[in-house]
Amino acid sequence: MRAHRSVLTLVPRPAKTVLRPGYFTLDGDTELNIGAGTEPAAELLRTLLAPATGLALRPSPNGQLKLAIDSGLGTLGDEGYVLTVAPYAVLLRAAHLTGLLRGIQTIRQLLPPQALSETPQGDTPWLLPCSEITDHPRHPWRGAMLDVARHFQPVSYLRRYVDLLALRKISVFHLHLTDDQGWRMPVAARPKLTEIGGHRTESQQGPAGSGRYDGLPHTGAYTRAELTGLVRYAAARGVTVMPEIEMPGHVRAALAAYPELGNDPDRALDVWTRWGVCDTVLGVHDEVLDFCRTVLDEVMDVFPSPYIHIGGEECPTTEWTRSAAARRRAAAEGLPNPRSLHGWFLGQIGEFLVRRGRRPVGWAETGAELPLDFTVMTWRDASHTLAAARRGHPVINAYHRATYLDYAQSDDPHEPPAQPGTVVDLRAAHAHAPVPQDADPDVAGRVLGTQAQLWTEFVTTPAHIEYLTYPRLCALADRAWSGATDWPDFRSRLDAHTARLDALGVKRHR
Ligand code: TNX
Repeated sequence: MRAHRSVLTLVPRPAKTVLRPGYFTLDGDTELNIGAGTEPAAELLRTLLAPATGLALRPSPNGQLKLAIDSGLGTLGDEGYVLTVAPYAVLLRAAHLTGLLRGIQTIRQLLPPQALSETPQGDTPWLLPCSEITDHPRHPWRGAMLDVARHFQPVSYLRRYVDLLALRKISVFHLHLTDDQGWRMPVAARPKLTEIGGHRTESQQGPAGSGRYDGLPHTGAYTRAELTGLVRYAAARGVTVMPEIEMPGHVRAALAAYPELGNDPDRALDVWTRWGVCDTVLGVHDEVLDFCRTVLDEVMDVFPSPYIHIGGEECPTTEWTRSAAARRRAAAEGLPNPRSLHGWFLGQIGEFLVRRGRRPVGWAETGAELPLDFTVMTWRDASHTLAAARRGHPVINAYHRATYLDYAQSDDPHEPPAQPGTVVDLRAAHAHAPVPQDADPDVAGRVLGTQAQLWTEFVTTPAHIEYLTYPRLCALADRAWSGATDWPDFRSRLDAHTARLDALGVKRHR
């Protein structure tokens, strides 16, 4: 039966699927039975299906499509759900609302691809194949990072980006808000961060070190209302927005606005126009720590995320070694040398976040410089992920040769601009095992999952973002949700699934 093919195009693959004969038809007569506590899921289902199908899905206690909270399904976790499709009834149940939100994305993918279109699709028959799907994720952390510091994207685009994440059951949208080349986070107590730090005069063309510039200004910052709205929009889709504010390195844009926070207050700095690792870093005097706490307090007001990312990587210590004030601070803190100020600084901020009831996250090779209450994002190979987990950190495995989507997807010379150095093809993304081999069970248990990274030095437009993100994100989402390693199975599901990317207007890599 043709309708049943859609089961074979689900990305990510559900934990367990049983196919049955027949199908359910969604049409103008279909009503929703909205169980207690499921209203937000009903709302999402309607919002998502309305543009293409035009269906009203009116509420009725006798509705054929039933949404229910079922505490008996607790063993499936926060995100698990059971979807039963029979010829005359559909039942979606979960122990928690998030599970229902995940199940709704499965319903969307079971329908014909046209259901994902943003325009009315006439009289397409909206068939759901009869089946029972019992589903839950292998890893809770299935993330996607977008760098809006190097190149800004408006919130209207971020909402579409979130919609595409939610469709693949991604749980965390990591928003990289600040860097050397731009500060996008509004901070009422420090308005110059966006007024000055949100604008750079031009950008380097080509990789770090190239002497060519585009001569074009690059500007942008969010308002608090926009970000609050984005957080709400994502939450309605079961996606947590985790903000990242970089420190104590990657802060050149902040120092252009407030040079007194650096190590050389008399030096005028521009918002960096180059790529690569910048030597200018925060100072280590008390005013700087106060500044960071003020910024983070405003960040926490906007983002309820339990996790707050404070960057932490690539912090050259040359300025601290040269600065008498930094050397004094190192001595006063009993540190062996000014280089140790890096771990000290992050420890101070981490402690502050913990006191506020949040969990600090940092980029690190193995986390060796970080207190154990830091969740570590490791971007080097599996041995680093393993080392961080063995130290006792919760870890997110962001191995760059599998998860950095700023690398090209093939070595075809006609690929659009990408970070030079390596190629991450679809197969490399799919081959990425979040939990390294050799991890014993308690170490494996500290690996929360994985995520995709899109750094945007060379990425300026939404079309380019989507070209680099798809289909590789489908592979990462599949691995992280299903844990399945079967490449031919993934390939064949993805081949059929691409009709959905087309219906969504995603200009993917082919
Ligand atoms: C490294 S690894 C970075 C980013 C760059 C990226 C380019 C890490 C946490 N930082 O600042 O944009 O490489 O691939």
